[in-house]
Amino acid sequence: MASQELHDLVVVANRLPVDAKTLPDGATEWVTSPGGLVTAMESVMRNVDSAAWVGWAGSPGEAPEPFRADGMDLYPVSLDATDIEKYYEGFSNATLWPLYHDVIVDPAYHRTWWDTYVSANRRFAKAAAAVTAPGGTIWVHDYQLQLVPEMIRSERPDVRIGFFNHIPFPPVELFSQLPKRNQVLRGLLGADLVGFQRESDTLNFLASVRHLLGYQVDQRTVTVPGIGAVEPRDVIAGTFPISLDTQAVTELTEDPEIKERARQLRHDLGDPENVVLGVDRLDYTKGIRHRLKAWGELLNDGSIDPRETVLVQVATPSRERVDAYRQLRDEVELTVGRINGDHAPIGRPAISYLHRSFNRRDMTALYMAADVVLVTALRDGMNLVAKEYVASRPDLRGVLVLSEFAGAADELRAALLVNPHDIDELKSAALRALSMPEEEQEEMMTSLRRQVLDHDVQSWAKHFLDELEAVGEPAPPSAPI
Ligand code: ADQ
Repeated sequence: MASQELHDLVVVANRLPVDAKTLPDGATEWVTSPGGLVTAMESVMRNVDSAAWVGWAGSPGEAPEPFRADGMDLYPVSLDATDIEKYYEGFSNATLWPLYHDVIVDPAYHRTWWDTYVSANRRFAKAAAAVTAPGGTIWVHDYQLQLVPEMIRSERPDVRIGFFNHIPFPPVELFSQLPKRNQVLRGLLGADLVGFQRESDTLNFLASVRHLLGYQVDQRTVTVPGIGAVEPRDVIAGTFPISLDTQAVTELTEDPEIKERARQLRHDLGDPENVVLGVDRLDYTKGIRHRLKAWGELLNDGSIDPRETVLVQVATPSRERVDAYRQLRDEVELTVGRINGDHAPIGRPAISYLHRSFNRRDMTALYMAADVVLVTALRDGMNLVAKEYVASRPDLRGVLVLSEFAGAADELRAALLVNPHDIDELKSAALRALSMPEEEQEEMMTSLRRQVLDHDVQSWAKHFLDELEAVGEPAPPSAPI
């Protein structure tokens, strides 16, 4: 068990990077959990001395004691049932998430959710402030914790604070709808460096700061005015597109057992000519409904023969207590059932639908087995699935169809870019992908792989932390901690 040491680098995120598993003898084992942020950060944390992670351990009620896992010191923060309902499912996932994703569904606003968002953010901030060494660095992640930077600064002016937003930052016209919008901006501006996935997110944030707070913005630098004895300070906003641990993916693609698993997967699907793959958290931002609509039409009009081409849709269970997610699941499952009822040959699916999580080995085998991957997000911070597919294809085969509304589209320009709202365009992109000659696939994959392999998650984190380091000296340690 880790004692309450002080750490040079402290990551703060809503979730710790582990899930509790109860063993037959009743003991708890911690296993690394799947998900965008975890996948990205775990490799980075291993390369830093004296790093810690502050976050929720995943079950309501009292937090477990600090512990070590995978070479990191983990400091659990407690969330009770009310916090989960109002801070996590409420303000984070039913207010901020839809608002920051172009109001694909209506954001819900409740004043009591805000109060709980504030108190939960304070708990994370206090926990981080307590375990950071004098002059250390705290890296806060994502939309659930936007007030944390300012809360830490008021307690620990001696530390450097970075914030990275994994999801989009909306245009000022949409952001303005958010009750408490100015408090949220001030919370973020407690950081020295605020990072975003795409350039448009950074510009949206700076526009909101200028229009709503009236602060001076000079290119990337915001000047936060001083009050009383507090000096004005500069905050930098910047663009840092997240990536993958590409080395780890490459190793998996070279594993003979995974290669065999990819062959076996195709065999289990009836050895079709084409395997098309969708991999998403079951979330309305991912455009799964649009994808299924296009697929259903392609089967209806005979452009695709279900005996030759199978769609595998992996949909990880997600936020199942939030209304919009329950409705989405019902709709997706109804549509898949209808399409299979109308088109599946006896004994084989037209769409193989998998509503569960897979480990990295199985995910890699799926990518290696897929001739085409469809990423049809209506809005997405980055979308790591697009990059995972590219990293999994050292054979230079396969075609990526990629929504221009995913952050990945800024870098993966060589993919077949689509507007997923245009169902006809989606259909023709899918058909074009299925009939693309091998030389053209090779050319596309070569270009995509250059981009992904040259910009892995280690360089992403290094770039962010170097920039944070360069942002000026924090105040000298004042009060003892
Ligand atoms: P997410 O919305 O979760 O992440 P994404 O970037 O696609 O979206 O990451 C999903 C991760 O989960 C991928 O690594 C994927 O392989 C994995 N995954 C999906 N289905 C799975 C399954 N059935 N079993 C196992 N693993 C599965 C948020 C933002 C994104 C941003 C990331 C990282 O919404 O836009 O790219 O953070 O910043």
